[in-house]
Amino acid sequence: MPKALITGITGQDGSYLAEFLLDQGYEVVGMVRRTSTVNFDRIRQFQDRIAVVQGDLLDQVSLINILHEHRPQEVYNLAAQSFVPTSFEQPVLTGEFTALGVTRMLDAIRTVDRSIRFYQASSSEMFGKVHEVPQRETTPFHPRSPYGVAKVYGHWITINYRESYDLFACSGILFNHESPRRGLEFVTRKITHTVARIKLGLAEELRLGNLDARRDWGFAPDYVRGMWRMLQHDRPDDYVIATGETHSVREFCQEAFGHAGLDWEKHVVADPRYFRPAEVDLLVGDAGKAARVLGWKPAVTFRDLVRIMVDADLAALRQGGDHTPRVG
Ligand code: NAP
Ligand code: F7E
Repeated sequence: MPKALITGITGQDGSYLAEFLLDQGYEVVGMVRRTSTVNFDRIRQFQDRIAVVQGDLLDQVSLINILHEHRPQEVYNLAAQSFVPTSFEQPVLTGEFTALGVTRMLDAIRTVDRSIRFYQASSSEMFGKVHEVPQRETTPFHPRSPYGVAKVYGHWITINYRESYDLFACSGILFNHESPRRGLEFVTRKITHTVARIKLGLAEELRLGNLDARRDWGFAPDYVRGMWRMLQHDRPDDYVIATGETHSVREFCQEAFGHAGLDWEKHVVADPRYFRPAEVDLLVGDAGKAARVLGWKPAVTFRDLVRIMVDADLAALRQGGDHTPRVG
């Protein structure tokens, strides 16, 4: 039975990747950081089928100990401070987690077992103020946030350890991917969750920032398949994973409100609080290399993604009531 370690297993991607690997017959070890209240909402349904271990990307000793004790063949490094606005407020901490955390894990691998295959969760935010459209593996980086800058570091240190120590280390440059498990502060989930609340009479308005920002939005379960495929290939490399389609925040609103039978213009309010010090205006990826080399293709369209998310939020609110913490 192959064994994989996932950092960030309590996050959106970590939870889907764990389910995917369990289905493939893997033994899954999930690294979680110590918190005063347990936050296993996304992994509860399969928690008894995995090993949960405590560790932190800020603490290299914990990473070395986990690798020694559990001896995984694959490590998926998904843990990060992943919210762009927070990276402007906490730029140093974001660098510690999202940039230096990658070096800590790579060096733990170099120390304990160089045969481990490593996946780094890189991001389209590295392209930032884009130099070409669509963006591919060879497009120069121009990050526009401390988060994007930290991810550029993570990307290059992954390549550096591959070239210096011959590690099987891959960097997946993933464009935005969403799901009903997306954090409530990210724009897609903020929209679909508020649409559901408005539909059920629990809210009246949705306050948003830049409606003209465009993103290439895919479905998270499609994207975790791409991560796995990178580590099954016969040589390590870097790949863009994207749908190749771009839509604005405004279009996302139209689709989500429309699906619930609502008129978005009656509810959406522009709020300068949600504008960013520097914006990424047009992200759209070319995943041609992943299609050719890995045989990867997304299955869920933009329209279906919005519908899946709105329907899931409506169902959850109808079933469990509204216990939503107010965020973002
Ligand atoms: P997410 O939902 O924000 O999850 C982040 C995970 O990292 C959580 O499990 C979090 O644990 C953990 N974490 C944070 N700091 C940590 C630390 N110091 N030590 C250990 N664990 C820590 O993110 P996601 O959307 O699943 O994204 C997964 C990865 O892909 C991230 O690296 C993100 O930057 C990257 N990425 C995401 C996208 C996207 O569109 N989703 C696109 C490109 C790249 P807690 O539960 O304790 O907070
Ligand atoms: O913003 C605009 C905002 O926060 C998308 C992370 O997973 O994907 C994610 O980063 C766009 C931006 O995601 C609101 O200005 C308008 O242009 O959903 P987001 P993100 O910043 O693209 C990348 C690939 C990652 O790697 C990250 O980890 O939507 N926008 N109004 C808003 N955004 C938010 N959050 N809230 C608003 O009210």
